[in-house]
Amino acid sequence: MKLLLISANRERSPYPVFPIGLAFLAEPLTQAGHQLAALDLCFEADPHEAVTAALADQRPDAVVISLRNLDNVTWPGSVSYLDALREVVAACRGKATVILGGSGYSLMPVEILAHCGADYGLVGEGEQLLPRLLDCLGTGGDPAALPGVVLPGRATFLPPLPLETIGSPDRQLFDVARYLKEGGMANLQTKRGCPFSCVYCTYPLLEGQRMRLRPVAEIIAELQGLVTDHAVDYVYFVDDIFNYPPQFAEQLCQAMITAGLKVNWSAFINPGFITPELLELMQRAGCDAVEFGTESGSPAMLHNLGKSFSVEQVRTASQLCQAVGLDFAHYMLFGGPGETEQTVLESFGLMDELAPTAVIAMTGIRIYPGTQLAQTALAEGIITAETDLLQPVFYLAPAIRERLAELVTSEAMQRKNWIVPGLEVNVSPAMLEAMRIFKVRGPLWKMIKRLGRSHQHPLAAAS
Ligand code: B12
Ligand code: SF4
Repeated sequence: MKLLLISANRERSPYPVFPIGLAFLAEPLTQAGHQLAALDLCFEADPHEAVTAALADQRPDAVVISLRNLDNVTWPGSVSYLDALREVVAACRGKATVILGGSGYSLMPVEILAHCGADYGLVGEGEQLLPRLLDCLGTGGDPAALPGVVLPGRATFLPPLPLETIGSPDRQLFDVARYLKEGGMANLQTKRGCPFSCVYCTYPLLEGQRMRLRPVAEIIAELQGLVTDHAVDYVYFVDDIFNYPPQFAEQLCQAMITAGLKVNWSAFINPGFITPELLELMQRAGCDAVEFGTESGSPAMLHNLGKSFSVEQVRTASQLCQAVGLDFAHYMLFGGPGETEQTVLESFGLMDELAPTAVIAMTGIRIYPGTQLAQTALAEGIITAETDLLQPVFYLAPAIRERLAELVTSEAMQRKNWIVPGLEVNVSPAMLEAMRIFKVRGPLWKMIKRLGRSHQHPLAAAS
């Protein structure tokens, strides 16, 4: 079949991210005998016109649309991308079979299919399932009998099958150089799955709790290819947790050192699994920044959020980064079950003590179906069984709901290293775009050290 792969993601904050999900599908689709073309809407001024032109040009049998993000998960100024997706689907309908997939899609597949009016949806990893669906469509089989396939008007589908072996992405359909230029990095995935159970998190739902590791030699070859074929000098590892299992992270870092790769990188790491030895290896392998999904500095809140580590481990991990001069950021998530003014202030206190390069804080926690947080919200009457979670609904603990934004803004404004995207403290989309002009590589939060004083973007201040 002739296929048109469309990456629907147009979000540029915190930076444009390369559509690695579709790149992973390219190889198995080609292997299955399909002919591929791609359209990346990230850099298109007029998506409707771009889709119409690509359809006229390519005349595909099927359009494969990747929906990475549902919305920007930012309270209070949340932005949904679903209406834009519906317009893309509408432009394709009647001209080709339209198939939806991707991480955003997989979170609420039945609802999104109904909202957008595509022909089929496919939940989960697409490497094996998408060729199977296309084969079935080509041979007149029954798609409803295939795992992960969602059909219009049907409320249920067979659960998707996780891949046993993860392949390698084929990036040539997309503009790696432009993402490097405008986003400051390439991306790479070394494994899938997360065995932990944080109450709000969708990652185990998307990737499963069983970890599946890619062979180290393949990862090194992919890195080498990025350097030689695309002049990549900075990579972000998109793994849920880079340093778990720690032995795998060690092996990978050793192999990167041995390969002598001229590439810097950063990743999300868990404070519970960091040792001086691993941190040293990571630095020698090119790591110049790490991000901790810490979420709170209050022991009670770490417990309520289902985090796997303690405040003491957060402290030790931060001290290790300080000792070796590695830039590090802690993410904070305010407003979860049991949050009070006191627990918020505990988080500010811990961050003051640890003095990370940056703290990136979100207020309110997006509620997703299938998470423990959704059950809590249901039990507390914050949502009902009928609440439409396609449009972002945020959990805000009753005790702090009215005061949270004001409290976090006023505290964050007193600190130079705090970034609060939803409340636009020390960040705005325009500011992010402007910073990239200086050809920064890696996460922009590293630049916060150069910020003169804290400020709030005027638009947010007014809203
Ligand atoms: C790493 C990551 C980031 C990094 C990206 C770094 C980088 N340089 O790439 C950072 C921290 C910058 C980031 C930012 C954001 N992220 Co993010 N991120 C992730 C994470 C952990 C992994 C994404 C990834 O690369 N996966 C690897 C690829 C291979 O997987 P994949 O894209 O899902 O593709 C597979 C399948 O989905 C499927 N597939 C993909 N497309 C298609 C199409 C079809 C038709 C089919 C059949 C199958 C299919 O097959 C692929 C291969 O198996 C996911 C969570 C997760 N575990 O998935 C969140 C996630 C994608 N992010 C999310 C969000 C919301 C955001 C932000 C909007 C948050 C914010 N306000 O800043 C921004 C948006 C950035 C942007 N410009 O788009 C959400 C999206 C869903 C939602 N809730 O809306 C996720 C799912 C997390 C969550 N909250 O649930 N993110
Ligand atoms: S927050 Fe991190 S550790 Fe917790 S479940 Fe999600 S991916 Fe796993």
